[in-house]
Amino acid sequence: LVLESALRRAIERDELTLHYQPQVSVADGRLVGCEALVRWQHPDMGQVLPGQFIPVAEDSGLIVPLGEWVLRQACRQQVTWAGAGLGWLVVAVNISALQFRRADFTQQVVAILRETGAAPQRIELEITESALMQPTDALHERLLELGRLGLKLALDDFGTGYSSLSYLKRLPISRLKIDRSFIMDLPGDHEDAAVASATLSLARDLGLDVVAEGVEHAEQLAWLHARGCDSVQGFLFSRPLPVAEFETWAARHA
Ligand code: G
Ligand code: G
Ligand code: MN
Ligand code: NA
Repeated sequence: LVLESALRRAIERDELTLHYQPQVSVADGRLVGCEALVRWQHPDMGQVLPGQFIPVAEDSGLIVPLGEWVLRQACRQQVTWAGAGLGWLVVAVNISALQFRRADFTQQVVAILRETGAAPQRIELEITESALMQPTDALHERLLELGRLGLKLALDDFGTGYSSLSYLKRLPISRLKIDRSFIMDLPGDHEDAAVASATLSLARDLGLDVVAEGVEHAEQLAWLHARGCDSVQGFLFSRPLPVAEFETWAARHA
């Protein structure tokens, strides 16, 4: 409860910031996009980790205003970067299930795009696989609508949710993010290799882009490269970075 009221104030008082983790093309190692990840610097408690406060935000419903703040901030950043010659950079934003399932979600997104002037083609919404399990017709329609607005849609934490393959084919998404848990023990772990490998061939057949998360070692990268993975994100390239450091990184990898 203490954390909850502190978080409520944090959203109002601008104690939150976004860090950005590079996503690079496997083919040539160039920067193609980034994932926005929220950080909380509390005046007394110091850095509070998202693993601690995101669950609190989800349980209390604060994830809705927090998610709105994150999306607005990421859109503003996209506009700033566009003005600095980084207009091609795709900025991915995590959308919690609770946020996505609200009836006014699309309106919220439209309002933020309008307010910030961000290019929808350069904003990617990451929706977790679990949020889209057995989507209702209304949620399916919502995805179509977001797609029509020009937004990119990615399925986050892919592999953790036992999606049926037929449903994946019907969803209007353009990208799968293979969950870090399947990448961590590659190439040695046979089960993880089977899941990652099946995901990559399924994605190829369905015409979907794949990004692998949590790539830490060159061996993992080589394994993914050999199996046609499009892009990767992980500590092998960079941890999530504050804006200024991200820009320095981008200048070296564009
Ligand atoms: O760096 P990392 O520790 O940032 O993030 C931990 C977890 O918090 C991840 O599962 C990540 O998806 C989640 N997370 C980070 N930023 C956001 C955000 O802006 N919105 C939501 N819903 N989740 C986030
Ligand atoms: O759930 P989501 O995919 O949004 O989570 C992203 C999380 O993964 C963040 O907490 C981010 O810091 C973390 N992350 C990104 N790359 C790596 C990596 O190479 N290794 C580990 N251990 N964590 C990573
Ligand atoms: Mn994510
Ligand atoms: Na993930």
